[in-house]
Amino acid sequence: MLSCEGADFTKVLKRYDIEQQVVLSPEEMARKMLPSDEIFRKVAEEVLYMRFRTVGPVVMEALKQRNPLDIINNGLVAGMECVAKLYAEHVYYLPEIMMAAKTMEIGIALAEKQVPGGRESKGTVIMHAAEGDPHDIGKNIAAVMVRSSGYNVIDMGRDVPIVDFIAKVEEEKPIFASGTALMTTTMSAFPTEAKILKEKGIEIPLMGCGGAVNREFANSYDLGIYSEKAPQTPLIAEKIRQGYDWKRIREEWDEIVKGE
Ligand code: B12
Repeated sequence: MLSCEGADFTKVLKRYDIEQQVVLSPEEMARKMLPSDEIFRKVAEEVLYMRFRTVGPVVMEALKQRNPLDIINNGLVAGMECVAKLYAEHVYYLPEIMMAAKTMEIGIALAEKQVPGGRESKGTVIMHAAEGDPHDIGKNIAAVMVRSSGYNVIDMGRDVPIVDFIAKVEEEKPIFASGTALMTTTMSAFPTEAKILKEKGIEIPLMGCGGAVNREFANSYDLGIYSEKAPQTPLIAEKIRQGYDWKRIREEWDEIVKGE
């Protein structure tokens, strides 16, 4: 099985004539970033070291001692955040990101099954990644959080044409919708979608998310609200359910997501 443990990355970089910007190995990064709780750390390491064959048994073992949502957030997602940092530092490259994401998804699928369910739905939410955007890892994490908070999530997937998104909103009448964009070339889908929805008299909050989007951008067009991290979304969703409109969510955003 592929393993990076003990690999000397300086030799790999020399081979491709690349200069190493930081000298942090995955092991050192793990020591800095991963949770101190032994059970969460073990789960996070499965993602960090891309152990897609063993992540299943490790998550199943963790589920005997920890709650499934905590395993997702503090284990699987924490591991993925460490992977994203290693990518940003040019220690990991795209193949590692893809394998780590696959490993995380195997773990999430197992943990998600044990999230208490069967409750009455709190409302329908439509989630999608913007037209032209293939990045859906963050959206998938957020979808798990929203679903496990009791909402009926319609996940339209990635690279969703604007017309399809609008048609789905008209058909399903969600309490709010979210869009993810990791590329500066795709984030403009959100103001376009918001404008069309408004013209049709549909005033639901449209949450703009993903690495390309910031709060200022999401607040720059009518209907737009921001959510930076997946765990903030259920908090915002709860307020929407209580009747807050997009303007009030914007005004009270800091208070609503406080601590997440
Ligand atoms: C993985 C990856 C890919 C994968 C995507 C696989 C997949 N299924 O998602 C693949 C290989 C397909 C890919 C392709 C491309 N990619 Co790419 N990719 C990445 C990478 C390395 C990681 C993204 C990621 O998944 N991070 C981990 C997740 C967990 O983070 P996240 O998505 O940001 O999600 C978090 C938050 O944003 C938020 N969030 C996200 N969605 C949502 C939704 C809700 C509701 C909420 C509340 C929160 C939320 O919560 C999450 C954590 O809490 C980034 C670099 C980076 N460091 O971000 C580049 C990056 C996004 N890619 C980039 C580019 C340019 C491309 C390509 C165009 C490259 C190319 N030349 O071919 C192509 C796209 C071609 C196309 N149009 O089809 C650029 C975008 C630059 C820009 N500003 O426009 C980046 C930033 C790399 C770079 N530095 O240049 N990529």
